Amino acid sequence: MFGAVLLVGIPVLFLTGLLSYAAYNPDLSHVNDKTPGKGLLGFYLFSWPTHPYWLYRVNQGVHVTLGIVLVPVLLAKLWSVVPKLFTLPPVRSAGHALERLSLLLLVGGGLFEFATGILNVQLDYIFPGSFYPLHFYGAWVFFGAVLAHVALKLPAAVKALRSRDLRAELRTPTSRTRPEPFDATGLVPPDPAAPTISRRGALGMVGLGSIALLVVTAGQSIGGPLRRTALLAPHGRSPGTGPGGFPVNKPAAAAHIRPQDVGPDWRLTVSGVGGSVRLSLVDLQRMAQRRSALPIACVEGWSTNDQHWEGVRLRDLAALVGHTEDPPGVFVESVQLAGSFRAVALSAGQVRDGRSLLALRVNDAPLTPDHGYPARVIVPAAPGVMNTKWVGRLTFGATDFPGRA
Ligand SMILES: Nc1nc2c(c(=O)[nH]1)N[C@H]1C(S)=C(S)[C@@H](COP(=O)(O)O)O[C@H]1N2
Ligand SMILES: [Mo]
Repeated sequence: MFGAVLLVGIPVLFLTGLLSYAAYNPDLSHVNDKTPGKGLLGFYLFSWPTHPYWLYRVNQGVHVTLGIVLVPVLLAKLWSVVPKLFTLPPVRSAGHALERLSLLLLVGGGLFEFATGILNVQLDYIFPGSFYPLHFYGAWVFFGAVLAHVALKLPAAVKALRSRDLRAELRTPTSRTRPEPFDATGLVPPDPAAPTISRRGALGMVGLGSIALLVVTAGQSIGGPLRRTALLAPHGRSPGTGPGGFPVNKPAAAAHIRPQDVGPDWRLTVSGVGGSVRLSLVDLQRMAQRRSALPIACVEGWSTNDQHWEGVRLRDLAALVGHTEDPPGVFVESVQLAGSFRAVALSAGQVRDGRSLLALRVNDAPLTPDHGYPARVIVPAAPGVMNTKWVGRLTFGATDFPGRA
């Protein structure tokens, strides 16, 4: 049963993980790409769409919530095969050695993927810069081992699932629980002690564990009042009230934003085929103001409800510097001097979407310092990290730091 649940759950994790990776548009720019050595593993990459606008929010909510909910199932599955992990002698033949190696990749890969994922969502990147490569390559190793394991064990799994009637099992208490009949595969002890838990008890314990995790996790992706139920959410269950009352990834102080960088002297440099302009906040406020209702959805699984952003369309800024038709992609730089999120490249499709803004206001008030005052990018369907805060420079038609080869 545990294996059957994982058989459904792990492919969903793998698929949503691959999609999340594609959502960074790694092929667009080296600043978007944390795995430059990916080679063939990026074979499926495509330009991430902007429709539907909640695409990344749902994808990442499923990825992170499901990953956390499956932890008890994974641990129970490993517990159920513990005797197999420590059989002696460790290697009996070449074939046996191969099988054990594949188990090492399976068990090690699984523990590694769950551990790195949970560390990332809980501890805010304790291994700076290297989470993406670890989790990405680990996923391919783990999933390859899962496929091999399923191919080898499918007949045994089908036989085992057919051998018992789930409903009858759910009605069997510990007193009537009997050990498995002895078989040659080595999982059943030759002389088992009396059972201390029924099969329904074991299923129930794991199931309740998963449900408990779901209840204290899902709220961070659903947002709104349910955020308060997300006891395990790292990014503040009560992000305050008022127009800026939604979660903050990195506050201005943590990003080392100096007051003089975002004060009255702040200017936005916009460049394109037609040259460069420098705009003050007042200049931007005089341009056509557009509204977009869009969420922020972080790779860590938390997201906000739709917020009401207001500012200048990215494509209007492109037109200002000569890209009047078919605007290209844009290279966005923050005034932030250090840290991993100071620059990002957006695709042409993301610039062209009329809902993509350089936002000056949110929920009918100026941006708060922590949400990126005086100006931040907001793009539909994209990972939170694409929504650069404290923007200082936009270079249309570039995918890298201007002036750098
Ligand atoms: N300059 C800058 N922009 C940034 C970040 C950052 O650290 N620095 N964090 C990004 C990430 S990872 C996310 S999820 C969103 C979060 O936006 P919020 O803090 O307004 O919720 O901002 C993005 N923009
Ligand atoms: Mo994020």
